[in-house]
Amino acid sequence: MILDHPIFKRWPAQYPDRLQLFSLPTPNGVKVGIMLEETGLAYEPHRIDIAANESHDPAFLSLNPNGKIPAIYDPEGPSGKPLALFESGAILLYLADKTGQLISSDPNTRYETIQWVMWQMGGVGPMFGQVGFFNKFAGKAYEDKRPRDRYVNESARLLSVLDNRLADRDWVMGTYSIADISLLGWVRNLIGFYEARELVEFDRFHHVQAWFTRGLARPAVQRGLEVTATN
Ligand SMILES: N[C@@H](CCC(=O)N[C@@H](CS)C(=O)NCC(=O)O)C(=O)O
Repeated sequence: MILDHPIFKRWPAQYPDRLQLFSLPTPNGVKVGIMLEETGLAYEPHRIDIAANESHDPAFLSLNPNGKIPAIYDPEGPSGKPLALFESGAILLYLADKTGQLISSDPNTRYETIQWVMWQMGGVGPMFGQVGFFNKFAGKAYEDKRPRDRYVNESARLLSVLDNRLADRDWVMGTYSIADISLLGWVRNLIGFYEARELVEFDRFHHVQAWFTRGLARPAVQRGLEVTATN
């Protein structure tokens, strides 16, 4: 099997019959690594070094014109036709549908799961990411702390929404799903790499803490967090 897509000129596939993952273990990247490990799908990982600007390489842009990881190429997409996909939320949903795992087949529960994934994509990711910028990266040098505080306050508010949701259930949807997978890497980065644990007063959110511990205890999550960590 030869994969007919420009991405493979720069990142050749050794196992062209497997789903091809282009990623890095960032909060958005780990979602797909975790999902692939949870579902047991055969895949081939390609590490895209965003610090070296590889996500803006023309070959990568041919797969994701938005120039960001993660992206996938499934040689066995719907109806047996190849499917290229970017946006981590869309990829989670696709892989859940492809495998029939980690999303409910009951329509009401399914839409509710999608709702929480959208909440992560539109709220948690962008807000926590800005906390990272203003607390850990270039924005740290800004004297005016109002932008940082704005994102810290909004992130703490989002954490309280999640905390309430988890008050009477182990997982966002009761059972483990793509909603949890979408969120775990972001919470991990916020209190870890972004060094914002105290800023957002994470210790206030007991249900989120317990959920986070449960999530990290899953072997597939542990493996997923390491996917594309090295070449
Ligand atoms: N909404 C996108 C966001 C993807 C995203 O922001 N990826 C970051 C890493 S977490 C990236 O590739 N940054 C490199 C760049 O912007 O050049 C998704 O969820 O897939």
